[in-house]
Amino acid sequence: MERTLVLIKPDGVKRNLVGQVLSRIEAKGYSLVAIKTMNADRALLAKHYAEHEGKPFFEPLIEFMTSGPIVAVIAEGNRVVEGFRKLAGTTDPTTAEPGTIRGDLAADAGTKVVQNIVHGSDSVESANREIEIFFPEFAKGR
Ligand code: D4T
Repeated sequence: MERTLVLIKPDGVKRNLVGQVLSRIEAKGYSLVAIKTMNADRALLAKHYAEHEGKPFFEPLIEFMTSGPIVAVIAEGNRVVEGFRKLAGTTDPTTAEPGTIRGDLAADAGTKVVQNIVHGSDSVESANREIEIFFPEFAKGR
């Protein structure tokens, strides 16, 4: 069964949207394999966002992601990687479709970095890599 890594970002936690995000994942029929609230540090996030290093939004992104607790989740289900990306909606909250997490719940903060409530892995390979970063105890082959 496929797994994905979901992060509820500091804006989602601050605005008390954790329950709503989790209930959308469950309502879609996916299982919640692991959940933890944590304060991610810079080193962990730099690993997670390695592909964005050097981009203009990288530093603001790290700053935002360390601005408060996040909730890390492993969700499991058939084609959950693609399915959760659909549930989340597109990156930009202004244009994310209504009905999606970002379309319904994220506001355009007008900040340097997009604050869009959730992260979801973009492929099965990314999911494996990211699960290893956030939940080493759930990494494949352990
Ligand atoms: P995540 O990775 O958080 O699920 O978001 P996406 O998959 O939708 O977007 P991403 O990896 O391209 O971007 C990661 C993170 O950086 C912020 N961002 C992104 C930003 O502030 N400005 C930008 O131009 C981009 C591309 C938002 C999400």
